Amino acid sequence: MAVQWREHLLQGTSTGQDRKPGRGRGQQGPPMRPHLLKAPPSLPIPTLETELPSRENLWGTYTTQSPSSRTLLTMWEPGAGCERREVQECLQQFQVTRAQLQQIQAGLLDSMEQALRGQANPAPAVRMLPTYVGSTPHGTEQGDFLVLELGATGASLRVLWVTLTGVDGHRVEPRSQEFVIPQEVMLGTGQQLFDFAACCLSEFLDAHPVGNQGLQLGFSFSFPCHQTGLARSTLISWTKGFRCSGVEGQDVVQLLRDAIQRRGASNIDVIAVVNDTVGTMMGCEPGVRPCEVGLVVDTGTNACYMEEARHVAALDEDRGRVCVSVEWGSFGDDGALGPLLTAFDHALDLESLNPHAQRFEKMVGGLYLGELVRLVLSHLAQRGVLFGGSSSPALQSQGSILPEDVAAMEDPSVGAAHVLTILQGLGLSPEVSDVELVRSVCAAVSTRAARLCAAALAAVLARLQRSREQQMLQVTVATGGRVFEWHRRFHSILQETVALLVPECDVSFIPSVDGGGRGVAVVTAVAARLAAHRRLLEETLMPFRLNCEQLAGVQAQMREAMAKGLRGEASSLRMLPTYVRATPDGSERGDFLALDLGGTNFRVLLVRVTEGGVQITNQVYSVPEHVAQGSGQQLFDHIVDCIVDFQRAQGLSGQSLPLGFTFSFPCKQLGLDQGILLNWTKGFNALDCEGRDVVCLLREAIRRRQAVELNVVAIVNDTVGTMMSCGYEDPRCEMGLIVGTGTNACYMEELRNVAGVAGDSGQMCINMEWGAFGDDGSLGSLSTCFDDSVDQASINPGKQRFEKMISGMYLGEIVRHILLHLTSLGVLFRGQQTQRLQTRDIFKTKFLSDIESDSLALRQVRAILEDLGLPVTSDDALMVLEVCQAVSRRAAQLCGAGVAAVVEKIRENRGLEELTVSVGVDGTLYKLHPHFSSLVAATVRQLAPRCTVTFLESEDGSGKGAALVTAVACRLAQTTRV
Ligand code: 0WK
Ligand code: BGC
Ligand code: BGC
Repeated sequence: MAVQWREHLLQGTSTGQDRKPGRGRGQQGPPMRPHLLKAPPSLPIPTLETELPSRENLWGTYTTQSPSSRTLLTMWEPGAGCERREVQECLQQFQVTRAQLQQIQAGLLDSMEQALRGQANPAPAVRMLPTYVGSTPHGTEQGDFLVLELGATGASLRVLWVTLTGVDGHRVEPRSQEFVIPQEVMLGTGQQLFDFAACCLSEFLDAHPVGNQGLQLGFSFSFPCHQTGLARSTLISWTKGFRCSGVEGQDVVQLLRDAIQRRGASNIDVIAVVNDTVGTMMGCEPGVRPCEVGLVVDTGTNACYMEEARHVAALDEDRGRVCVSVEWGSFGDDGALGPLLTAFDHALDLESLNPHAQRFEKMVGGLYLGELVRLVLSHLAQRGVLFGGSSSPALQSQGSILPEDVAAMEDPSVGAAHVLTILQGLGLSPEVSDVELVRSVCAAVSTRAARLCAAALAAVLARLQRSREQQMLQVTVATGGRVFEWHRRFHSILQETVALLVPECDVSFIPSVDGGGRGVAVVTAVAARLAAHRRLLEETLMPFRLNCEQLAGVQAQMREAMAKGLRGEASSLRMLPTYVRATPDGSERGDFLALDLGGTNFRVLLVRVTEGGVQITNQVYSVPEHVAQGSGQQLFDHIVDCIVDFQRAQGLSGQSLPLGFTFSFPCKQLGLDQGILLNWTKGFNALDCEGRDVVCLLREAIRRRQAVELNVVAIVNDTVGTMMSCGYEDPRCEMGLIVGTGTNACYMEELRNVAGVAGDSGQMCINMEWGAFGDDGSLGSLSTCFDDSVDQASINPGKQRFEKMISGMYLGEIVRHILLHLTSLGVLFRGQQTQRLQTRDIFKTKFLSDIESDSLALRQVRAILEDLGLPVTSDDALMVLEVCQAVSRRAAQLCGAGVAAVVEKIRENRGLEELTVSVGVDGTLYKLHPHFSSLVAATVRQLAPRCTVTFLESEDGSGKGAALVTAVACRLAQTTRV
């Protein structure tokens, strides 16, 4: 196989320096031979009555006859006058009236908008395919890029080496080489085609050594494709004479990568796939007005334009623009072009490789123009109107008249000479009179093509007017394709007709300089930049992606630390006895006051425990930072102030109700109502409290506030309060978990395992204070530089390392540090560091929950970031979303590893094969984050498969739990007193 291609390759022509400026591809490259058409059946001549619509001829084209001359046809007798009329009648079929052009414009606009809205039934005639190109070129793109063009110019493939300087107006002429694609490859298997392409690439690189460094390739693939990314594109259907098997429905980038792999050219990386219209549009020098429309008329035809992203239903975007490939070639496949189609169009379609498809393309695309002319000439020859009724095998054979022949024969100055050359080349001996008639046929076919193309372009411009809500639209259209190069009249007719159909649009046309090769390189440069950004993002987030082994490692380390802590040995887990020996049994009764300090809010609660259940009245109070970080006296006086305010509000003044104090900080409890604060956490840092019994501190404050009677019965940690609160409903609840401002857990441990507490039977609730897990450095391997930055910036550096990787007080900060890092790498926000992003705590953990919520479209993500004064693109928003997901996922997994360690401990404590247990949970992060709880549960299932764990979200918080602990203490005190 390879050898055979080599011959073809030798046929390939390297065109680089010899290209004439501004003329895109120049005259070289393979002829646009439609030799891929099937053998023709005999050409049916339509009956005028049925086929030809009535037309008012406003264009004054090739006939001076009024339309009414049609009826004369039936009476036609052989002779010159009649022949001319027969020709005119025949050509009249190619005339398209203004009204018809406006109908096409309106019909196409409708189809475009149906497709944009995502209408499925009936399926719109055009596809409107988003291309993932979100902006026109900035002119800053730079680098060297390999470009492979397949499909834009029919039976040829082109390889280019494009250098983008990134300097406005400074252009380096691309080096390129064209290769003729053998017919058997265009109709062969997909593997053959892509191997041929890979072969051409190596051939080009052999001929144009560009060094062995990693080569970034942009793939211009000019066929209808569903793109799901800049480098992922699935072929919908072949057009233009291609019909390789095993490609439709496949990702063509992967097919090319596989072929390059098979060829062993591992240094070529396919970065982007681009439709030729997009390459044409993006190849425009960013001038005064950016090119926002790309129009190609080569073997096929199509256009793309920059649509408002919010109008593209397929995209979940509301801001910015996206380039949409219209794929207007298929317009009319639903019959909308019926009245315009001549018998010649039907004949051409039936003998094409894709009958009934691409009907619009078959009236406009270069692959078909020559064939249409041939069919008309062969018809008129058969009718004895041309060439004296004689024909020739060449005239009867498909593809014998090339589109460039049509353009040549039409050429105002040398056209007649071309007609003679070309017809003689077809074995005909034309009369002088035939020459003019043949030129009229060419003009009729190409004029119709140009006008139809104009009507389609007018539809795109009308869509832009609507999309931009601008009546007076100023727009630049980049044009590409050899029909434009060869057929100057095509261009002028197009311009005239557009001006007539959308007079309010100020349209300027810019011919693409090199057939879009540069544009493909620009898109590839953008894709390369995004790919590089993605790699940097992955590298940055990789340490946050914990695998099962690492999580099992955390679980094992936690088990070890638990065992040491319980034995009273040095451990980052203090495993503090809480003197809570049982969960409630439902017999508790009475009114209790409860305080809940340490979470987002400080609450004072009245808890009434009756036969019928528990009623809670509570009041939320704030603890200002200056109080939380002031003196201990200030803090506890503030607490008593709130209690007094609550009592007054609840009419409890002067009553001395038993009080349970949820104090969510590490305390060494010496009894139920004695808790020595070991150290503050979570942003609290009141002086003269650490090492003191906080119940005493509270009682002193009560004493300082005369006339207040309070009976502090119990001090509990919020984890304990939460476990008790949920345990009241579900007796299997033997663990308490908090994931809020801070994080921690407690559970019912066998007393025999608790050193320092008398007794071997029964259980006691242990407050693990797992927030400090890893403070001995045991989490070093998991800690990232961002964790270290957050820790260093905290008021308790080196402390609560586990908490600082999990809880709400820190996740936002971790994300902010990562965003700062990615901005400094230029990956985010175009590298612009903003003051706001450098502000501590400006990125709230709540933003993670908002940004990750499934219902929040990317647009809302952008809104959150813009509120932070960040210049956000949709790529930025996507990357910020990924950062949030990575940080919260790690937090949930680490938390899950901790829970798995505890429930496995309980199971082993009881020597059980299987354990069923419930965990009472509270905390804003756990409750509000859209995925946190499910990720915790999934991690527990993975690491503790022999435990069936139910997570019970506490409704009333730990205040109720504190009251229940107090109630139990009061009940026990009562029974001991009697
Ligand atoms: C509500 C509990 C309270 C606990 C808090 C933790 O009643 O004891 O401290 O949850 O969640 P955070 O408010 O810190 O998110
Ligand atoms: C394809 C388009 C392409 C156009 C011009 C059509 O046949 O479907 O994707 O842009 O030809 O090459
Ligand atoms: C404290 C714990 C508390 C947890 C949840 C941590 O900072 O040390 O005592 O349970 O936060 O509020």
